[in-house]
Amino acid sequence: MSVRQDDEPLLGPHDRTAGGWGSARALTEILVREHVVASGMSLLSHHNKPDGYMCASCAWAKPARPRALEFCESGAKATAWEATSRRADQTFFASMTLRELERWSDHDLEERGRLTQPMRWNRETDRYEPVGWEAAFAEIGAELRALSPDEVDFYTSGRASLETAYMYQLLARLYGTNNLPDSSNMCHESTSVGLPSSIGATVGTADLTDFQNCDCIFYIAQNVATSSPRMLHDLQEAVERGVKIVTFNPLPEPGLENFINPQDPAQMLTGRKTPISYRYYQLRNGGDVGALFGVCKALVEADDALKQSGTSRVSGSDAIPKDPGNAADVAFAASMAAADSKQVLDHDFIKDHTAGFEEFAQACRQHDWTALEHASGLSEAQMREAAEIYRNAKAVLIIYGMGLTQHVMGVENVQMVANLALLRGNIGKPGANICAVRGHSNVQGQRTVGITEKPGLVPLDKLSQLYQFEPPRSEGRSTIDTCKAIIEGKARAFIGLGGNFLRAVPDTEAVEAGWRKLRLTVQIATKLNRSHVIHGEVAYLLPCLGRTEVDHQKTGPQAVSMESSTAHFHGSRGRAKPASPHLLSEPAIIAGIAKASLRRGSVDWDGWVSDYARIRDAIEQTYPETFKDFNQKIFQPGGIPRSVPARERKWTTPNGKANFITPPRLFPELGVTAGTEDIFNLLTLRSNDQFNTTIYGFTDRYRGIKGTRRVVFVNEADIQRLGFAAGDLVDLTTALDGQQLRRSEGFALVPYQIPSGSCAAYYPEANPLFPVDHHDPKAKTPSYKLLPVRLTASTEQRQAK
Ligand SMILES: Nc1nc2c(c(=O)[nH]1)N[C@H]1C(S)=C(S)[C@@H](COP(=O)(O)OP(=O)(O)OC[C@H]3O[C@@H](n4cnc5c(=O)[nH]c(N)nc54)[C@H](O)[C@@H]3O)O[C@H]1N2
Ligand SMILES: Nc1nc2c(c(=O)[nH]1)N[C@H]1C(S)=C(S)[C@@H](COP(=O)(O)OP(=O)(O)OC[C@H]3O[C@@H](n4cnc5c(=O)[nH]c(N)nc54)[C@H](O)[C@@H]3O)O[C@H]1N2
Ligand SMILES: [Mo]
Repeated sequence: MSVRQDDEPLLGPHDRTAGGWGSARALTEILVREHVVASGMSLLSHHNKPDGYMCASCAWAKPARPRALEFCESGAKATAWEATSRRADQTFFASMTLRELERWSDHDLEERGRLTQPMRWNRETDRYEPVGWEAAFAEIGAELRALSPDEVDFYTSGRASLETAYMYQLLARLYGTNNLPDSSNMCHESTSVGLPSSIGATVGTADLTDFQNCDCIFYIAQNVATSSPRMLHDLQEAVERGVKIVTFNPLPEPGLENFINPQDPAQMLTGRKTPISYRYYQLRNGGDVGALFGVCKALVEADDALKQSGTSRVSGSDAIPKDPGNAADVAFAASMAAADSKQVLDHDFIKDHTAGFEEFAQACRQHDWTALEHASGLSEAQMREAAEIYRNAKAVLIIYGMGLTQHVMGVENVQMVANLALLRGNIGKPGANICAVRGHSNVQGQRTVGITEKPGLVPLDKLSQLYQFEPPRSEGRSTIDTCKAIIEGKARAFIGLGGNFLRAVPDTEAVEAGWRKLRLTVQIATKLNRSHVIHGEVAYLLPCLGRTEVDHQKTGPQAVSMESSTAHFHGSRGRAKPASPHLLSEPAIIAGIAKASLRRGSVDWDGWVSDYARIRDAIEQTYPETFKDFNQKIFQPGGIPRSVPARERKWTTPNGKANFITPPRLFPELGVTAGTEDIFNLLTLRSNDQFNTTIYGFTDRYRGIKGTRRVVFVNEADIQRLGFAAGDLVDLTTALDGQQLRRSEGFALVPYQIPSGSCAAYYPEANPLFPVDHHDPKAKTPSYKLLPVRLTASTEQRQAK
């Protein structure tokens, strides 16, 4: 694939502040580039507003009283990318064979613009050629009817609405399969698997009010400035109230260091920054169980000591602010004074609400500091300091993202977060909760309405009763299982509801090879990507409306809905003119496929498409409590809150308790190949100029990268130790024992403030290095944040020298 070479790559010093003029400039640039300055700005005034459309970028909460502009740089980019005036139309496809398009980069494919009409691959010409919708549905239906349900996978990317997702899972189940892999399998599956045994929730328990009520935030493994920038406002307000933010991240992420609010004229003009983190701990990647164990150990031991001495614990000087002008210091001193003579752990909470404490406390006592330092990459002093801050806070909000979930120990990481929260009852009280920051704008909601391979999570009897059919009861394939089935030739057809499966999954080359042998590939999409260019024997590209566009059906313009990271449902109405008159909505496409391929069930597909309120009625009938009065409340400001019992300290676990679950190890046994001096633990990252596999551009403003994405961030001392210099090209090779050779070539070395022994590269460029079975054993979340790799002089480099 091509790498951009029109710019001399810049790997130099950079702006370490999130937001500010850099953000404002990036916004203008993308509107100009997509030729939508006026229409884009007018569209953005409806962004994340009640009765407007919900952002297609991240899933961050939408406040009841929105700001004048409730969007951020990332949201504006996602909107401009969809509202673009560019088109990948019939003329474009007539000019290109797919073999030619295989050489295009991810950026160039999507940058062609919006897809405009349904296309079918023609074997003779090797081109996608126009086809009518009805002919497309008829052939797809005939193909599906000829296959057995176990040979077909129905993938969902996390953008589709609740209405679409509900129809899609029903289509799959009526067809006869629970093969419903989704992007969430690569994302927060560790949360969905880990939290239920800990606290009986599949999602985080926090909402926006917790930002107003906490006095401390533990911010773990999430990159706010890039991934959920609107949350920076909530963090900024918290900091200004004196809340202490304690961050655990291997990289110094600018949004967690300083923020200039681009919507605050005074800050923009004066350049005054809000420092975000009070303490920033750069642990090694994969070191979170060790680090959190260290924090818990310090707490447990302080509690033991207090019990033994029976005395008060706060020294007089702690209760006096070090800097009376610093809001955080004042609040800290006040909390120290108030906390005087209080117990370290919340024993009442532990006794009334939890199980497993003794075992966990014992494990904390037993781990020695040397082992914890080794596992975490932090010092004992740092872990003790974090514990001290935690202990002195009345209400701690714990926020986390992919740096915890995408690990071999993803589930253990998530459960360790719960353990920490439980020690001081930091859950289910104002300000104290767990916030699992979701990725795609409706990824959480899709699960809520049945997108899952696990039949136990779906009210199958209800579906059976409503639609008169016998739903499949055996477990379906999740994303990793689908990859394997594709590689092994067991999967014969792939239906993609959005997304870019081939670029998002691990083991790119093996999955691509299997994908080419599929009988049928059907992609419902807005923009062209590699998962369309590589294809099966029969291949369809079905273009759909985007969320920002008016969706006009028989009963008039339709609304759809999504669920945010904080478990609120929001209605969304598109405002823009559709990119082409030939587009169908996602519900209409699903209905078309369903009618052509199903032999059973009694669903009024056409009725649903003519009026989406009827789909919402069906969702309410299926989940009467969660979606009570769905249609009436869909546009209520702030959204419809969904009940998360753990938020009320109701533990829907098998034993009815919140459970301390003790991870059996501090760091995973990875089976690294022999010779370790040049082996690094690779983590993969997003730049601030991409949304997953959608590459807007080749700049990562926050990390000082321009003109390329083929870089690897390494500690300066490591670069010297290996005899390299900044900018040298290296090859990355997977260093796991017993694995075939996986190598990715030509990454430029960027000296970076990253712990020695760790390195970082961008996703999806690094995905060929990840073996498909390198994942959390229970959740099967790929370990995208921890893979041993070897760095060696690049073949190109050696030739040059
Ligand atoms: N602009 C933009 N917004 C997005 C996306 C996008 O691609 N672009 N993607 C969306 C999606 S689907 C998702 S899931 C979210 C992802 O949003 P995030 O959860 O922020 O995911 P990442 O950007 O992959 O990286 C998370 C952070 O984890 C840190 N990290 C890596 N390994 C470790 C570790 O072992 N321990 C700790 N403590 N930290 C670690 C990294 O340094 C990084 O700062 O964002 C969503 N929003
Ligand atoms: N190495 C590594 N790999 C990762 C990750 C990582 O951190 N590191 N992160 C993982 C995570 S968290 C995720 S969520 C996955 C993301 O995996 P996916 O969700 O599969 O990928 P996206 O890049 O979000 O999909 C982009 C495509 O979606 C289509 N699209 C956009 N909008 C719409 C729409 O409104 N409707 C339809 N039908 N299609 C639309 C466009 O055609 C676009 O090309 O990647 C995972 N892969
Ligand atoms: Mo994600």
